Amino acid sequence: MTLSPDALLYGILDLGYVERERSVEVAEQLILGGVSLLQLRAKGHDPETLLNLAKELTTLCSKHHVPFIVNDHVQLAKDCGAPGLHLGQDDGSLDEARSILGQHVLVGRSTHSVAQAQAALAEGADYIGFGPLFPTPTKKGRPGIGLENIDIVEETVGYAIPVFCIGGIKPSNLAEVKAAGAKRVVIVSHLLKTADVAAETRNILKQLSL
Ligand code: 3NM
Repeated sequence: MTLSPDALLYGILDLGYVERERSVEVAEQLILGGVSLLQLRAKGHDPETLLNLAKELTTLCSKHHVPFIVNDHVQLAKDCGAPGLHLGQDDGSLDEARSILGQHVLVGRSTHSVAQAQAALAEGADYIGFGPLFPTPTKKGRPGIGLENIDIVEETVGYAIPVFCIGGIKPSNLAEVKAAGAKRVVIVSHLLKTADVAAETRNILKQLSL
């Protein structure tokens, strides 16, 4: 699967914010609103209990031609046939993940500094997350890294693979984030906590593409 060069907004279905019963519906709202990738993030959930949901999301995303990305769990990604996997800094090598999932699978990496971003490009990531720009309840206990290094990461990594800025991004700071050089973003809690997920996703996309 390839990642569209036009991808501006990456949606995450985080089970910390969405009840299991509503999760496929909310995922579809994100997709209808225009996210270009969709990740399942389920911290604290046993991966085996996620298989049915992951299979449903694989089918849904495939129907809409949106890459479905499983966070953290290589085996779950394999078992549900997801076309993508996202790994944090401590979640093993991309090569190892590709040896399990196949070379065609998209693999992304979370990065929290310029050096990590450049290392992720060197190890062959298909895209990176860069953040958290601001402290965020979605990823507790991490300081915000601020906006200073976005332009250097865009310059030295973003020419080759998409860089998605992440962490505490919402409409009130989106202009500032863009002015610092960000082209693409991940927005989690703001989108998942809003009443009309599809409409708000469209709103954000409009702001991003201005
Ligand atoms: N990863 P929100 S920040 C899942 O910096 C995640 O790697 C981050 O959620 C990183 O939009 C983050 O609610 C949370 O702040 C993003």
